[in-house]
Amino acid sequence: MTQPIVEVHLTDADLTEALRADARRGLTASPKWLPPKWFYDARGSELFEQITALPEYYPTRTERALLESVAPAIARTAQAEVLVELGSGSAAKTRILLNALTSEGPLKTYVPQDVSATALRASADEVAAEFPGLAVHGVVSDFTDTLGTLPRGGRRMIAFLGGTIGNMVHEERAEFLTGIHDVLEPGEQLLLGAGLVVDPEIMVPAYDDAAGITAEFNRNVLRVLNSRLRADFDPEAFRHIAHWDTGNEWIEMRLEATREMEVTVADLGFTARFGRGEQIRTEISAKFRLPALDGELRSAGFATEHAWTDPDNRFALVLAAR
Ligand code: AVJ
Repeated sequence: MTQPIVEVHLTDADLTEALRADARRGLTASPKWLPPKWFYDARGSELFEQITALPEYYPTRTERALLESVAPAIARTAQAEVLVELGSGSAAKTRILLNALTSEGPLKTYVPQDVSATALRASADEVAAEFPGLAVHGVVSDFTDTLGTLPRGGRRMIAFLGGTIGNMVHEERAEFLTGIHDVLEPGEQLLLGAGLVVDPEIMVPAYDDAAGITAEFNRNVLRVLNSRLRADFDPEAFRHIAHWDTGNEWIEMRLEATREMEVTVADLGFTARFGRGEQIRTEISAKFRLPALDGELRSAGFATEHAWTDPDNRFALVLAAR
């Protein structure tokens, strides 16, 4: 096997600096908020892996089954030489794509990108061992501002799976999609996985499971603040909330203070005050309707080549060309 290369564009110090800025902004705002990317330290990533196996959390297994049935078709139309995967995480679903792209097409290189160096190194090693003919060139970066540093050379397909596009509001998506469009050459493609709007009785439990794993995942962001910024949150004093916002068509996760409290963030030198019942918004997970998603892609300069959905219309994979 060829040893994978891992390029680091984001150090631990950069991450702490970014977290400081986000925590300062979000915890002094009204209402308070924190960006969802801070869920994913080692424990948060492990909790997310557990979420993907929960009976209520349908997106991962739905996308995986869909990918299994359409990967050969994607590979035949894409003819990609390089697969770039944004936010690759454990790269669990990637194997399906890699299998198809290597057997049905000319794939030579896999470029996984993630904020977590640990997750990236582990998955890069596994993929390199499983696909001996493939060059693996990992990039540790924040996908929202390092698209320009992705390695070049060879016809590329950028995959952004899992429905993570839903973590962005409309304007952020526009900026993000335009950014991807701008780094691609004409004819290169984007493969986007997106959760679709379905019955709230299906969507809400996916973000509020009976076993309480999502609640732990949500509270984990407070543990991250405790360890990285020497804050003194009592995570157990916060209640997990998953709310379907009908107007915005997104799931909003929040943490609600169950009592009045003061939280000191030692490394920022400030104290945040919480009233009883006060909430912090920790994530939005937008769900889509295909015609609107198609419109957003078109506005960013893409042409949708094909959209596939699962039999229950819960998840879509969209292949769009620059
Ligand atoms: C990894 C962003 C796709 O929004 O469904 C899972 C994260 N949050 N349960 C999602 C998540 C709560 C997940 N994404």
